Amino acid sequence: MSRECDLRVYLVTDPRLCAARGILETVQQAVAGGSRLIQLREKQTSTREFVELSRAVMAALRGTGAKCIINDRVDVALACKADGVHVGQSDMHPSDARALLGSNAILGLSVETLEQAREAEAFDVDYYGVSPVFSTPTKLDTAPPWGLGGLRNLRASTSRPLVAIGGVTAANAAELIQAGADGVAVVSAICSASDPRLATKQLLGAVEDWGRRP
Ligand code: TZP
Ligand code: MG
Repeated sequence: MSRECDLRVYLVTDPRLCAARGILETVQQAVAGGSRLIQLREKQTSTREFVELSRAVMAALRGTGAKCIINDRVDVALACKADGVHVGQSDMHPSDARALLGSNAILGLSVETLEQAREAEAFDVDYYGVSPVFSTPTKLDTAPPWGLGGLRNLRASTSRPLVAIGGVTAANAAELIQAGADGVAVVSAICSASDPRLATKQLLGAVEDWGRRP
């Protein structure tokens, strides 16, 4: 297990938005479209079901090169031997999560302010989720959005990888990379798409296109 992660197009699943197609199918289509990092985010599911889902996704990802991160739940990640965990500011402290997960797991942390990012420099985390970068109907209980200016300021204050989340689409992904994000994390742009594979491919195209510019 290595802590390397390809943040370019990071799918975060939502059971409601994936209901018609199913989470496993959505994940498989996103991976077919080029996503290499998947976060399973289940807020209502029972612990047992969350572990079962995570095991099924881990099995489906085997051999694809894509990795699976569990939102909030260190216990679920340990039970299904996931690649890592993503925590927010009110979840388990990243230092406690690191101690439980060990030094080989990927650990992501959401940051909502520059102050939180400054404090987090002391923690052994692999990337910051810039949360939310734009406002989004998918998550209403967020901190005020960073916006492009906030993202630029954050980029100037840390060398940690940054992944922008909240309101990301194929139309705004390039400007987020231009402002300093290493990748984009998306829920509805993939989960609600009529063709998640194509939607992922278009997001990846937008992210890479910026990277190719002089
Ligand atoms: N954390 C901050 S914003 C958000 C999460 C989980 C939801 C992002 O959803 P969408 O549909 O990509 O805007
Ligand atoms: Mg959380």
